[in-house]
Amino acid sequence: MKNYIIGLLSGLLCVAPVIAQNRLAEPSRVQLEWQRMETTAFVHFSVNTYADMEWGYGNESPQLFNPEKLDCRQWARTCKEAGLQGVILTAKHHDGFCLWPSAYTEHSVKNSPWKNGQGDLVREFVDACREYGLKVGLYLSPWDCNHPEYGKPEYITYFCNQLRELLTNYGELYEFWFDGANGGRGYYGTDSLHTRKIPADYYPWEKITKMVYELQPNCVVHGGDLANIRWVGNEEGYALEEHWSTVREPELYDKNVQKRFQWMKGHDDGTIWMPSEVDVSVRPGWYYHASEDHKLKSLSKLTDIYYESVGRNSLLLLNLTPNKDGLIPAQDSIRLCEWHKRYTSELSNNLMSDRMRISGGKDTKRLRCLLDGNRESYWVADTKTPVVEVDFGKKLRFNRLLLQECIEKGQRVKAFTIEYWRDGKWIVLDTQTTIGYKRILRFPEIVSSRLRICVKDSRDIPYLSEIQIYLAETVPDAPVISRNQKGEVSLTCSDSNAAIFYTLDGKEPTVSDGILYQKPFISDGDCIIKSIAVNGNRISTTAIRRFEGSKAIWTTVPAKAASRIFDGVEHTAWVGTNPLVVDLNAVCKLKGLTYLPDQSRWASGLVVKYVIEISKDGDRWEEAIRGEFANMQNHPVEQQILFPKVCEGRFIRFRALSTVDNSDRLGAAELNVILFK
Ligand code: FUL
Repeated sequence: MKNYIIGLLSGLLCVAPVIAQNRLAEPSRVQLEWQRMETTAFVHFSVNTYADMEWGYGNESPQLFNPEKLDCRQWARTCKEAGLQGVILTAKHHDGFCLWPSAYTEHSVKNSPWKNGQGDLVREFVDACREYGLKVGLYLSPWDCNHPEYGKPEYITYFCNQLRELLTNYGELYEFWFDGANGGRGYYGTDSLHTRKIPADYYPWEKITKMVYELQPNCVVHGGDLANIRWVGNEEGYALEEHWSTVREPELYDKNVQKRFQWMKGHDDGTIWMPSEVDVSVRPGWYYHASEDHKLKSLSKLTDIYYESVGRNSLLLLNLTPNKDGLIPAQDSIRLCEWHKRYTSELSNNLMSDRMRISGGKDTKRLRCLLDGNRESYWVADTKTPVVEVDFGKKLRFNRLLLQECIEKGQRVKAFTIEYWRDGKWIVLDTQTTIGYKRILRFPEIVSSRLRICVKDSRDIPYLSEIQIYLAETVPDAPVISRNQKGEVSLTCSDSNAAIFYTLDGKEPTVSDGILYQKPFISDGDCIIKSIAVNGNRISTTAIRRFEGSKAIWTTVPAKAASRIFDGVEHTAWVGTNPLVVDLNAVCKLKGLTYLPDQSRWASGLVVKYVIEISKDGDRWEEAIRGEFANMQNHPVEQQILFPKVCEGRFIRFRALSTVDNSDRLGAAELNVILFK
């Protein structure tokens, strides 16, 4: 039935995935245009921004929403300058608040003080995007914690009505985003916070998706059962190195298949075209939180994200977080522009030219297409395992390689090596699997006069369109600043040839005014450390870290946890006995706790529901707070828990009531008790 619907839709509308009969799956025109956008933006802005939450419960008052200085043109300008081609706005998130005056609910901008309830934020957003030549996408959360009938058929009617409003009132859309988070804790129009679960077949995805494809024929769909693009499987900003734009169709509709993992890689024998999208936020949260102002992703992290998404055959959806004024924070806009400048300048001067000698197949004329800098032209190999060699005619220095397949003919290459010529023989530079729409490899600079790509395996005869090499001028990464429990500060830089300078007085470090870092030093208690890395005349951005108080006399039960959770290093986690007790060794006034879950890729013991108890003597305990962290499975970032009232105590007991992997262990990379000064 589903095959039939997809076939019907693709035939009629030319937008749904094209199903391979006897040939490889190929992208539809719409999927191809979407892939070519490469970098796009997400904007999370809503009542959550004002309630300082990631997942609202649906009882937040619309009165909170008042972006007095809202300027969607500033958002659009930032996106334009950062090279982002399209923008998706969260028209409604899980809390149900609508950024447009929907005719079907009162829980929207029309009951907010913003523009006296006369505003339509979706409209302003769309107009600004159009003015700056950006494509427009919308996000409508299927989960709605505000709606009393969520979970019943009535809500589906409501949802479809809202969907129709968004699909018909705001012009052409390039992407529609349905979130996978569905059902959970909320008020649902009642007085109590409770959990609503929904059955797997609650949403009529055939009807919903068909509505999008019919009303917006140039739109791709994310989420639901009949989407034509897929989630990459994480929210950290990377696609796996082996990355297929195809998946096996029968498994796509099999509810028993754990899609999260299989979708990360796609399938090398996939029968349906379903390219992936990497969604990640520039800050830890999807929404703006002032407490995360110092956690904006670094230039080098964002650059890695570019290479590990676009450079791995995926599309980047980079989230921006307008603040309470309704503006993208200035430092975020600046960072995004720096980021765009960084990766485009790294890839601006292709050292390959079509005057170079190229060999590898009978059709030598068409082979030149690989060197013409034009993705549209392509070369068809003679075999499934061609070897293409380029002779530069002189020695060149390079540290980037960009490859493209002509994906109009499907994704074909399964394995290849890159080799370069040195001292009379071929040296293997890298061994890789997929290419797809775009594959960019980074490696330490090499000097050579010849390069060859040896395809070792492919689904069918490869259709290649580009081979490019670049010499990217690399700037050292900003140093990483960490402080251990003893108050010992370490500064490290991924560029081992860079010198590190720092200041402790809040001043900007420079080579002449900074202190040259030689070995770890003690700086306990409150302090601010600023640091740069310098390699020749190339200087990193400034790393800044503030530390508060001292953990020197704190201990834990179990004792071993302390060396992991107080060491200031994110990648060393404690995974062990639940609960975990912190002993401050003195009775203190307590404000709350910060908890950084295990950050490793296959993390364990990520706490979802928790209770925190306090004790002065280690015998008598009092509950300080209990609650639940939002979105822990997909987004295990640092959590801050503030106690509802000031507590006094020496012992803090942190107990997981449930964890993502249902383990009875508790995993923590860092734990910090916030004290009153
Ligand atoms: C997630 C949501 O739950 C987050 O809040 C955010 O909207 C992200 C893009 O998708 O699954």
